[in-house]
Amino acid sequence: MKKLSILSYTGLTILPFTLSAGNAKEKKQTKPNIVIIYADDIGYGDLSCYGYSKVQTPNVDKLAAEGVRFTNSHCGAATSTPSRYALLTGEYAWRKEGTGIAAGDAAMIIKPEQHTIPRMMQAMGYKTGAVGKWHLGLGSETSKQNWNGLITPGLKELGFDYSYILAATGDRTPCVFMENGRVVNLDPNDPIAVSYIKNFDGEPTGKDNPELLRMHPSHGHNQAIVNGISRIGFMKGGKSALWVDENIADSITVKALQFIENNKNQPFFLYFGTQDVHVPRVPHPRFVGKSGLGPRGDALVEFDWTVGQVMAKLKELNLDDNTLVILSSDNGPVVDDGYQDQAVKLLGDHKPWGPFRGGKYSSFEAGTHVPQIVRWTGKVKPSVSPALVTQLDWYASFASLAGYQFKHGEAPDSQNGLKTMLGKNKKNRSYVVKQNINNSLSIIVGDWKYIEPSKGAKMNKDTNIELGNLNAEQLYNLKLDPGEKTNVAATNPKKVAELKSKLDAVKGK
Ligand code: NG6
Ligand code: CA
Repeated sequence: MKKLSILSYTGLTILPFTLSAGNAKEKKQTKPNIVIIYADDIGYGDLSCYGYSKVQTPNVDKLAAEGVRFTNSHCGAATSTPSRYALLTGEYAWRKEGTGIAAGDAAMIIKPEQHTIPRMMQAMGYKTGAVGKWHLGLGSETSKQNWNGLITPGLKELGFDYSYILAATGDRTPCVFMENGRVVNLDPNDPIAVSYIKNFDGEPTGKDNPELLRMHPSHGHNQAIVNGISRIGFMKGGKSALWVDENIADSITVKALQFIENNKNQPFFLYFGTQDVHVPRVPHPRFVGKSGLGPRGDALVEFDWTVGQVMAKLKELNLDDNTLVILSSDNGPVVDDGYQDQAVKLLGDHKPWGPFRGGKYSSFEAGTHVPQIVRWTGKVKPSVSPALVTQLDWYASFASLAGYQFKHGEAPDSQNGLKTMLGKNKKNRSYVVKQNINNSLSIIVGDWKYIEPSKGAKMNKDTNIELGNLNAEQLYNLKLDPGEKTNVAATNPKKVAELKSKLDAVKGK
């Protein structure tokens, strides 16, 4: 497919931050640190600063009060793997085969020869780290990883100097942390094996041994049992390395804070992906019961705690003035995502999707219209921005911030939106393209949204989410109808043609 040229929609080139001669204070460091806090499945309505939440998220609200809170911000896709791919490469995931929801034993989806944000940051002298959820595969061949040795290529080959990750998701095997390519706390006498094809002899499964479960699946999730919770995928061995679900937030937060501490005297880039609030939702006991909405709400309180810890560490190290924090989510919310965790029963008036239709997996707005908050003390004035923005642009915007020049073909779908990101203007991106679980695409231009025809199911019955698929064109006026209730394609053929042709141009048809 034809690659698009890189345009700056700010219309301005921003110079890298440089020393101002004679200012001893600023001489300490010339480039701002960047911390991405990337939530999992947190919807537009899940954070109290967005006005739809019955769960209080005071730390996130403080971040928002000190920064720019975006109300028209979009991730690249309605599921994790393609959103993360798009964010880290600046290329739409739908341009590349095999970027759908990755199994826990998938080969690495971004190839070492591809351009990535962390490699760019390294080139600009940053120390780079990834902590938390990964979900972009590891190694060169699916299912061929040796989990008992160094798995390569891995995050190091993509430009991360340091990594401490969950290989895939909390609900997928292997249920272990990996640090710099190796399973943490592994006993060599108890090797790990992983399969997404068949079980290992003698290993119990959720399907056959429900009596061993403390949390039962509602759909799927009936394979390996770890900590009394059945998962997707089989595994055996590695007992000493298995994570404790209650401690995941603590474990990854500690590593994120350590990374910040270790690199406090030089520019750093941290990609911190939380497991909260993805399933299985098993927050630490100190958060249990805190939201009144059951485990999903309590996991939101845990997420908020995590954000507070990062903010406290930056403050403690006196890094607030020199650190851009950007918080967002990989896709929209889902209530029942496969476990009987009372999320549906206890939801009450909480509206994870805010004013939008659909949810995770969907072409409707709730699938990809996510929170975004940017804080940089002294550089970003507190405000609310209605500008149309996308995570695809983080790459080029960080490039602009660090003074990096793109190489040929680098981050082809990323545009420099730094001024908008920093709240210096409220300029819309000229269009935003997104994909749902069926890889059907939608495009937003101004107030209008077009969803291309799709043969996919209208509804995902298990999660009770409308997927936005229709075997006909859909057009919505998001300003008048943010809940996408009325398809006005039939009465606006010119708008349909305009948005469709824009989408075709982006596709490179
Ligand atoms: C789905 C899982 C869901 C979740 C999702 C990935 C089933 C039935 N559902 O296939 O629970 O794991 O994949 O979520 O297995 S994501 O946020 O990482 O994209
Ligand atoms: Ca997700």
